[in-house]
Amino acid sequence: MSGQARILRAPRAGRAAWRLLAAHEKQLRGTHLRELFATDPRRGERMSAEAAGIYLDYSKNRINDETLRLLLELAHECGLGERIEAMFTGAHVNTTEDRAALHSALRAPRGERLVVDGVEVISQVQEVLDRMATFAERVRSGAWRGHTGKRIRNVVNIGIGGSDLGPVMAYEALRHYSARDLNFRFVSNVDGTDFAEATRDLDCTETLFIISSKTFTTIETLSNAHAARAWCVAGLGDEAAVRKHFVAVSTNGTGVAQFGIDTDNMFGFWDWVGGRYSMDSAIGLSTMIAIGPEHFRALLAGGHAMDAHFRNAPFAANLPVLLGLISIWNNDFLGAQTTAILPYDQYLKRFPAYLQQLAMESNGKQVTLRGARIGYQTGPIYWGEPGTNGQHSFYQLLHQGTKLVPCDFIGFCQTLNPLGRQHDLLIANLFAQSEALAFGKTAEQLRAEGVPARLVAHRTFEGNRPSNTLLAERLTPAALGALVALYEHSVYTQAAIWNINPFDQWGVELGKALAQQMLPELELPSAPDVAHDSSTQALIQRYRRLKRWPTT
Ligand code: G6Q
Repeated sequence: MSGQARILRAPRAGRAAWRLLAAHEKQLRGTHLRELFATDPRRGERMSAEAAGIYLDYSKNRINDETLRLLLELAHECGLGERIEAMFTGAHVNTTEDRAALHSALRAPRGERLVVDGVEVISQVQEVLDRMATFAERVRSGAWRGHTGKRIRNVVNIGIGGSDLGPVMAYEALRHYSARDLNFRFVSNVDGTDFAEATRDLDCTETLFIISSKTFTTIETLSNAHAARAWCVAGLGDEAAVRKHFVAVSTNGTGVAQFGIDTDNMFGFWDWVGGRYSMDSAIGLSTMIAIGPEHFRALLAGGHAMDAHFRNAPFAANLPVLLGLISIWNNDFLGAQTTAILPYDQYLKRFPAYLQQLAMESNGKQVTLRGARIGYQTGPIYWGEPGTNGQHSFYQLLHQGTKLVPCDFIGFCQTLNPLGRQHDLLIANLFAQSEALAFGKTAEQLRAEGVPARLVAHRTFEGNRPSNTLLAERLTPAALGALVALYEHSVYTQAAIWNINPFDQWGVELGKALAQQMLPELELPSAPDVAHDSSTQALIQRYRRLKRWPTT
């Protein structure tokens, strides 16, 4: 199975522990999880930790006590403790953009104080939360009326990336707690189909648009916002309708006002909230309208409980630190390229997509904080689907393929929708999958079962495939908040070890700029003469030949 990672250089700060880990990996290479469990009957309980209502079982990883000791040493050598403190106290840990990264302040309790760059931020956060709560209650109760006096039945969030993935994920995850007399839709793609399908059955007199954009300059969001505005004005026959049917979430008051949204109906946040870390800010307005202010506060409280744990718990019992370090082990020392996120809960169907942005936009980096080229592997590829659907799709490769795919299983002990024995069946599948991945089935076992010789190789499961299991009592707003914060901080832990900046995203710039430049070549009847490579040139020509030109 999968080749071992080529251990190139190590992050400068952690070189000693890194080298020891590389040597240790060679020693441990031949040891199967079967052996590790057989020689330590209490391994399953020992290699676990619990915080903020989440239980983490990390025993089914290819590690022993020495691996853990060295990983923890690596964390200390890389100054993880200082980096955690720097983030929580508002240091400019986002170095390339010269900003703090204070998503933790979004969930700090009322009354706490934190002065950042001379400004007390927690009271500002609480003020916006209070305004959001008043507005959300007005929409939920029907006090907020549309232009014709009808109550709002549909809420459409228009945003993309961090201004979409968190809100969609949270809405789906907490649907059980949502007001069922309201419909929620999310429009992100600049593909007109997204807007058209999201609004085709909606009555504009009952529809509220939330334009969510930190910068209020994002072309996809502004294009959809203009489409929404035209749809609304055409339906209601009055420009003045915008006031009752549009609100904005942004840091850019001028842009919001220019668009025509009353800034009284704007909910702000701050440059120290990164897009993919913003679901607990005003970007969560659609979530708050869906589940109500009280449940939204519970979501924040769950996140805060995990924040406090990350900041204070010893590394050896610290969930985000352990999850992050195990990911480093699998990625940098065992050569795994990806991580599968496998929630055994239908409500978490968008969680893998959400984590994909959180992890990959944060840690898909090739240079250190100082801009030096990195010689080791950074962020793994995140992907996944809810169980049990994935089992009937890609699990074959997880069990018998040639690639090593570490898995995070996520489950809840109580279901929100009891249906006969189906929840037990669901969770039996979760536990069985992690057991099968770890222990497999040997040729001897198959022969003893009478499996014909010609099929033994095909039916052998070699096992030794690593996984974590995250288990919580019930999918509540607080549990979701804790889960999100757990992964945010696990991403930060990994970034600290790799010595990279997880809070910028320069890699999305080039494609955006080229698309803007290229637009006239696709739109104008006489194409400007722009030099391209032969592939891009041929594609542009073909598109121009086959597209439908507007008739004048
Ligand atoms: C996330 C990124 C990115 C961002 C979107 C939307 O961390 O910064 O996904 O959220 O590009 O940006 P706006 O909210 O400014 O429209």
